[in-house]
Amino acid sequence: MSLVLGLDSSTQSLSAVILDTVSASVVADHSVNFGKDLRQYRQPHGYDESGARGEVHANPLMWVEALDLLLGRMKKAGVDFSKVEAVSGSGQQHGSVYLKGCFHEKLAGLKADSDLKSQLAGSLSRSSSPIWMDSSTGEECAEIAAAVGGNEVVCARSGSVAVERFTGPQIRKFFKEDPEAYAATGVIHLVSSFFASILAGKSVAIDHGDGAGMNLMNLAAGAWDPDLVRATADDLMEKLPGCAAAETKCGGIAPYFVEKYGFSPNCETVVWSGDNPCSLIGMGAAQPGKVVISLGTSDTLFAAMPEPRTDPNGFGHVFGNPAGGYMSLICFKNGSLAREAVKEEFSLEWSAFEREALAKSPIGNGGFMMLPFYEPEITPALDTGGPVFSDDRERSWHETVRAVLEGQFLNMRGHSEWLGVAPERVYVTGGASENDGIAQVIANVFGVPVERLDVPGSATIGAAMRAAHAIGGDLRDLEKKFSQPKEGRTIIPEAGAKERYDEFLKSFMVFLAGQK
Ligand code: ADP
Ligand code: XUL
Repeated sequence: MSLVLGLDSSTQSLSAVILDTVSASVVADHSVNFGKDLRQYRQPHGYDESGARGEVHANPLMWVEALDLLLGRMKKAGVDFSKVEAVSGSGQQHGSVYLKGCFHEKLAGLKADSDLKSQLAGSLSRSSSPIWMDSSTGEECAEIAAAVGGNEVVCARSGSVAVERFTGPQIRKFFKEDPEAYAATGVIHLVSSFFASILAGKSVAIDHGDGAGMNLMNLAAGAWDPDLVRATADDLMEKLPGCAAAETKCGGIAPYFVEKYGFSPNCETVVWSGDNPCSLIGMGAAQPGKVVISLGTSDTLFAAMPEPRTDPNGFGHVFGNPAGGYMSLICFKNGSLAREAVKEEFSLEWSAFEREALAKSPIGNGGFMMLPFYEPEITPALDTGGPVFSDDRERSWHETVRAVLEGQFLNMRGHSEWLGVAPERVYVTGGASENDGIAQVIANVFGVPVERLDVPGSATIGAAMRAAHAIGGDLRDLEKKFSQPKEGRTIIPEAGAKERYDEFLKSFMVFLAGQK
């Protein structure tokens, strides 16, 4: 038996899996939902919904408390952590945590007779963390781009143009708006490296997968880019942790976790990465060839890349692939949140998105279209102030369900053509991927079969696989064990659907262009 632990701090929950890499089995699978299990923070979807002017922040203490809650529940459920040989994790990308210099001493002195939240609360220099949904830094993006010679330079160096949700522009906004608190900040972590530091009992590095989502890292060098760092905020270089490859080991787990939860002091901690890079590993897509669509809070489309290729429209990104090389990523903010909005509008269950319900309306919805942008969209960058419909008819629930799904996946197809890959299959993951109706619309729009994996939560599984890889496990072997499509769950495109969507895509893109 050889056990590894993977954690995933996503927008809405903190999850854990333990994999037995010898018997190829998932031996534990637990989760804490921020909204439901930690109601006292009043962040029902994992973030503060009262933010103005595009600001979306979350409470980092809620994440810290979730870690104790999750490990405590697992221990109570009989999980034996003493056999876990390595732990790594996955974090929602771009979100940042601002800490005073005393964070280091606090980590080094964590006491098992108290909890993480009360011991770490005093080390925050900013009480909230901007997350990936924040779109408030347009001004800072423009300033950073101008300072280094334009967005082409930012993109060539960091893999993306200056992007509102990326960490550099977020840091710049904090630096401008609250210079005193910025000056009191000793270290700025990503969600991923913040958790990794707590587990290791010391401040640890940011990996190349998640680091690329900051507009601060030079992708080719795998190190902070001095010009981008200088353009972002004063004295920033000294506040950034190091950059490291995703398989970097950080040493044994902190005594807090040994004493409180029964981990072995020899349990190796491994740097964390972003949720999308971890999902790439969990989906068995570390080598170029597989295209993955993740249907979480956001929808993302990603693939390993033989060489970095940037999006001419500036919406797509290049990140470090945790297995080496690069990956592309396109993020659509209006993913599950838009589907949930339709579900709530008509008081539906998820069964209304299944194939039987979709059969109530025809492919192409008789020309009725929707731009499903309930929140300001990332791809394309567009704030329509809510969903836009192609006509103002009285909508039935089934027309609206079809319209939201067709709008989402036509938008995804139209904005991923720059990747220049014609996938033979699409692999889907995330909460909504279990839904056969949603998978069917994807199969029809892209015109290829859709596969699901046999294991829950590709980001969490990917994090555990990365932990195993860092202590000597073979990634190909781990993929064979944990990243296999679920038998009998392949969704085949319906006859003639692709051709209908080839045509429909043209009218959809014209409708979309009319809103810009
Ligand atoms: P994240 O990792 O971003 O927190 P998940 O991948 O866990 O998100 O996905 C959670 C979301 O999946 C839920 O908020 C919900 O909208 C959606 N979801 C869950 N079950 C279904 C279903 N059967 N059909 C469609 N969507 C679903
Ligand atoms: C990716 C992105 C989101 C977050 C949250 O760029 O912003 O997918 O990682 O899942």
